[in-house]
Amino acid sequence: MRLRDLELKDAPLMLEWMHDENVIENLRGRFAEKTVEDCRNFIKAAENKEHDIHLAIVSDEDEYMGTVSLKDIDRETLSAEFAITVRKAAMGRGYAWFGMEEIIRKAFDEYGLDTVYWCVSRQNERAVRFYDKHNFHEAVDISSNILERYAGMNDLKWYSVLKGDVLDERKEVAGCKVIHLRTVPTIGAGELSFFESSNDVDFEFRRLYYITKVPEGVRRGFHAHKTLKQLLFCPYGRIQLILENKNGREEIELSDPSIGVVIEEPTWREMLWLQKDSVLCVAASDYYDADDYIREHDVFLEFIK
Ligand code: T46
Repeated sequence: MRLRDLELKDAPLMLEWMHDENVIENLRGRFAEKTVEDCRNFIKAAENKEHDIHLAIVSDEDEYMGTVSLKDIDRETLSAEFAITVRKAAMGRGYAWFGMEEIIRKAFDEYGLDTVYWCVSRQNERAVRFYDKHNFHEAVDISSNILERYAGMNDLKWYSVLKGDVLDERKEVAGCKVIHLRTVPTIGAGELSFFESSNDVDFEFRRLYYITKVPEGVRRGFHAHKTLKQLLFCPYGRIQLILENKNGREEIELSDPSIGVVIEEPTWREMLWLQKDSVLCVAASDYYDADDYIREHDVFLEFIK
């Protein structure tokens, strides 16, 4: 599957979903009235990508499966509204997720945007489940000029993705849980992440510490803890975290402030600063205790045997 520009040959299959009750039941547009000529006109107008970008999601055989869009591109706030519709034949086959990931990646990497946002009616349970399952954050403080477009609709759930957010579905690294910290994004004013001991992580915190002012390319860590449990996250920058324990040795890049890694069993850790001044924050289950450290790798391997 891939994304490409819309082509006139896509018009009949575009019309197919417009006349499919299952697809359009929760959409605002009056699609049931559209004709193939309307679809052709839409495709021709999509050549102009100044305010809106509409691309076709197509199969490996180049069959049109749906449209994915960035609408109302705002060059001042560097934001755009995301939209997607897929044919019934594409549902449950990964086309929607592919189209979404790909256009969000393009928004940040190719079109220079910082924020992609969208909304969905809370009644549209299928869509809400889809976005929540993929851990998209609910956005608050939507500006009035965006809300104006949705005047009269008040059961909307807003979502947004900010440049740097990781859409990765990874659940574990060397058996340690990768968690999505609760995060509240705003459009144009950043996002706030938070976590609570016991509610979000299975242990209480006794100590918070953070590592700053580290040059690029520097490695730290090279030790394990006997009993200490920790939640690690990177609120700024990019840090590679390498973890090794009974489950093997695996690495993860921490670059999304809303992602945390929970280490609850004896685990050897190494941290590599991929970007100067990246910040590593740690919420730890206990006070500092030098005796809890294992600083020799062979002693650690013996310890976990
Ligand atoms: C870990 C990784 C992710 C204290 O006095 N109090 C503290 O709370 C801590 C964490 C450290 N220290 C002292 C111990 C050393 O003299 O600060 C110095 C630097 O610590 P270390 O060389 O252990 O730093 P890192 O970056 O290798 O490891 C740290 C934590 O120590 C460790 O628990 O899991 O970050």
